[in-house]
Order: sequence, then structure tokens, then C-alpha cells
Amino acid sequence: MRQWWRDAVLYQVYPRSFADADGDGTGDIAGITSRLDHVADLGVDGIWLSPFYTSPWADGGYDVADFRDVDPRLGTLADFDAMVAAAHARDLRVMVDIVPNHTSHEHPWFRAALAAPPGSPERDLYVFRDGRGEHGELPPTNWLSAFGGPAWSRVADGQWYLHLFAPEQPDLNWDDERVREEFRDILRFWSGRGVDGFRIDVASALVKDLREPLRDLVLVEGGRVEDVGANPDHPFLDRPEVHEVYRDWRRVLAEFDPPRATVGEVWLPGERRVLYTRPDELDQVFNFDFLRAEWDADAYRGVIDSSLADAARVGTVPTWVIGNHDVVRPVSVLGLPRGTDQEAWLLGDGGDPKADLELGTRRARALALLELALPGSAYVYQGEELGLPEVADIPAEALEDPRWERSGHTDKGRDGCRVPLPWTVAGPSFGFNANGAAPWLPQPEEWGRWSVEAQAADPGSVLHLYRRALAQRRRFRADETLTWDDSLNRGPLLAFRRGADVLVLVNTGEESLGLPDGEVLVASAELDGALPGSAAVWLRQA
Ligand code: TEU
Repeated sequence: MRQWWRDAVLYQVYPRSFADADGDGTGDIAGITSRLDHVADLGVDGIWLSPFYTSPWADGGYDVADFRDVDPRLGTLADFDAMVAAAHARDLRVMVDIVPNHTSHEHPWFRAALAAPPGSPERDLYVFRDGRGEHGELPPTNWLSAFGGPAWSRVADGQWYLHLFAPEQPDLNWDDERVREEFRDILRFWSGRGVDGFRIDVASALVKDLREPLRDLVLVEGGRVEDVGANPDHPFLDRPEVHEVYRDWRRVLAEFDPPRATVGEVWLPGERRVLYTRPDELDQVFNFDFLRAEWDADAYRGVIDSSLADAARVGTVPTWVIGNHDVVRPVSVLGLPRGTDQEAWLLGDGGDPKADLELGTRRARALALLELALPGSAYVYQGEELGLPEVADIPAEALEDPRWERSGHTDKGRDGCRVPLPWTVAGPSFGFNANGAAPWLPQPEEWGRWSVEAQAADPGSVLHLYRRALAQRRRFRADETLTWDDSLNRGPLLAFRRGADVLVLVNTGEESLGLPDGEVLVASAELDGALPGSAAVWLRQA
């Protein structure tokens, strides 16, 4: 049987920001259940949930204190089971996020490690080391946290522990069999509750080279960490040994029928990324290359060709991503003036966004049609189907992303793409909850303009565009090939064929271009006999 995920579109739910059923200002599991019709009506194949586990929220839930329970502020396991049942009743799959690189500092294992002496089995579940310097006052290596500052923090007895992210997220020691056994059990726990698959956080970093002495990184000019692409022997990224973890997990997930699916979060160059999807490892990895591509026909063609070729090498098809809970919303990125350093933007270092939202929205609509036309599967982040822009002006005191504090207030971090969704045109929280309790991140005053209610009533809205595209995609989604139409492909125009009779055109320029004959299946803009600039269309040609 063909694996369901090969051409699936999954909708990412960031639970704290989706819908708030109990009216405490934070989204919850019951809120997700209450809004599943919106997801089903979109026409996607399932949802994946960012972490909803017990957590002190030092990193919005990516700091897990109990991997087998729901955070009480988000509900209960019974709520979770009801949500899964409601999703399955609508033919929606459910994938959950698993965070195996680190735990919360409030996880019982880490508490026990702190209470135990250096060299103890409790400490060996994590990466504790003595410091450098005469009195051990310097971190064991120069490794940096992804959120800024050193990747090591010191504990009361003078030892240091490793955290590639926030200090509240101590890294686990994957050389220890107890860690491996724990995660096998966690996979079985959620699989047994009926989840269809797992998104694996920081999938390429679990295994570290812990041989003594630990090695310093050669820091790239202006960069935060050594360029992994240039280093086949990086001390903690993309170690060859990490692949064995996923071979092991595949055996665990095959105990279930159907085998539970996996998608790894792997920020690596394509040729290294796809190694995680060899037939005996993960099913999919996120392909973030669109996030980094300029709005340019050649750039997109390059990304598409290399992604297809990389995936084909290991017998699979790519995934496509234009946004998630870690990056600036596509509408804002695409509205940036040409030449803006997107990388700096994506890292949040790009200063205050000054994006042209009108232009960005036209391009994001076209990019959605490009993304959903491609062979393979796609991941749509909540709010993309509404064309939500990045919220650039969240007041400093409301920011929660640890990057804000850790960067010494130079990097606002990722809260701008995590603002609670607008469901209704009016009302104090735009329908995020019923009682109007202030959402955990403030919503902009004009948020109602982007609401589901407003867009459902407007046939020209981004919401209707996604619905139409997802419905029309059924014509060709099972086809795993794409054929460039080189009689049309030139300059700013991208043209390729899908399935038996669909021609996809994307105009990345600003001038209108001639439109070939054909029945318009879906268009990102009004056509009027031509394909306007920053627009895309799917045509059916007899
Ligand atoms: O992100 C991992 C990751 O690669 C980060 O470096 C990412 O680029 C981050 O946004 C940098 O600030 C995953 C999750 O998606 C993210 O939300 C978590 O904060 C992180 O892991 C730690 O669990």
C-alpha cells in the first residue's frame, strides 16, 4: 500500500495560539477540537501539533517536563484522546511533536541529576563536565546556544551542563541506553493512543561526540556556529551515529499498523538532509529551502530541481515548507525589498520589519500555488491559509521567546509568527476565546481583517485560494513527477506540467505575461486574459 504521507498536506497547529476553549488566554486541546472543521474544510490531510506536554514554557513547550502528559493549562489526556477521535472522524491524521534532544530543567531526571554528585549515573543522562580554567570557571567548550550565549551553564557544585538551546533545556546524553529506551517507550505511548506520526525536533543534533577532550568549534566569521556543511565531523550536528537512532525508531514504529510516520526537523543542505530519509530511517524531513530562496524564477527552479533530485537519490519525494513557528511569516518576508538579507530576517536580526504587505501578500498567494503544485508533501503553518503577516510591533514586555532575553534584547525572536489566530471579525480576542480574556500575546487592532469569518465571506480571500488549491490538487497529487515546459519557461516565468493535463505557471516578475489556453483551475490573482506580475495559475489543458 502506498504510504499516506507521500503526497499529504499537513497543517501545523501551534496549540497555545490556535483556539482557547477554556478562556484563560492560552489555546488548548479542546480549542483544537472545537475548530477542526476549519481544518477539515481547508482540505488538508491532517495536523501536526507543536508540543502540548507538561512544561514550564521556557521555550513555549519545547522544554518538556513530562513527555507522557498534557500540560494542565492545555487540558488532559482525555481531551487529547477526544481530539484525536474527532480528527480521525474527519479523516484527518494527527502527528505530534517529539523533543528528544533535551528535556526541561524541571524534568524529574534533571532534578535528580542536580541533586546527585558529579560522575553519578543521574548526571550521566545529561552532559555534565568540569569547566576549563584554573578553577573550572570557564565553559568546557566554546559551543554556543542557538538562542545566544554559551551552550553551557554552571551548577552549584561547579560543574557545567550542556544546553544547545535555553539553559532551561538541558541536552540529553544519547550515548546512554536509558535515554534510548525512554524514547522508544514515549513513541509507543503516543502511537498506542492513536497518533499517526511524529515530527522530530532538532533531529540531527541528538548524538554528540563526547570523546574527551571535547572539541571547540571553529566559529565562522560573523556566524553563530561552525558551518556544518563544511564539516563532516561536527561535534554535535549531523553526526553519523545519529542515523542509528532513526533505524531503531523505524523498528519501533513498525510495531504499529499502519506504521507510524516520521518527519524530521533537519536544517541541513539537501544532500545531507535526505540521508535521514533512506529507506530504513525517517519517512520525511522538512525541506526549508523555499524559506531561503529569493523571490526569483531561477532561484525557485534551482530549489525545486535540487530538492527532487536529492529526494530521488534515496527513493522518496520532497516536502515543502514556506513557514513555521520559528520563522518570519511568508507574507512579510516576500514583501521585503529585493536584496534584503532574508537570513538575518529569519533569525530575527533584521531589525523592525518594514515589509510591503500588499506585494508580500500577492507573492505569498502565488508561492502557495507553487508549493501546493509540487510533487511530494507540504506543511502549512496555521495562519498561512489566512495570509497573516508577521506581527512586528509586539511590546517588549509581552515577548516570551527566550531569544529576546538571551540576545540581550537585540533579537525579538519568533513571537511575531505565534500571535493567536483571529477567528471572527470583531470581539475582544477575535474569537480566539469566547470570554475575551487577553490572549497570551497581544493581537493587532486590525487582526479581524484577516479572520476566518471575514475571509470565509470573501471569495477572493487567501482562505478560499487555499481551499480551491487543496481541492484541485487531488487531480495530480499522486503523480510524483514534474515536467518543466521549456517552451514557456523563460525570464520571470516558471512553467511546469503535473499529472495528465495540468499546467502550472508562476510569474515572479512585475509585468503581465500572456496566458496560454486552458481552463483555469485556480489562480492567485484576477487574470483578465493575462497572468499579472507576482501571480500564479493552474490551467487544465485538454
Ligand atoms: O528548532 C530547532 C532549530 O533548528 C532552531 O535553531 C531554530 O532555528 C530556532 O528557531 C532558532 O531560534 C526547534 C523548534 O522548532 C524550536 O521552536 C525550538 O525552540 C527548538 O527546536 C528547541 O527545541
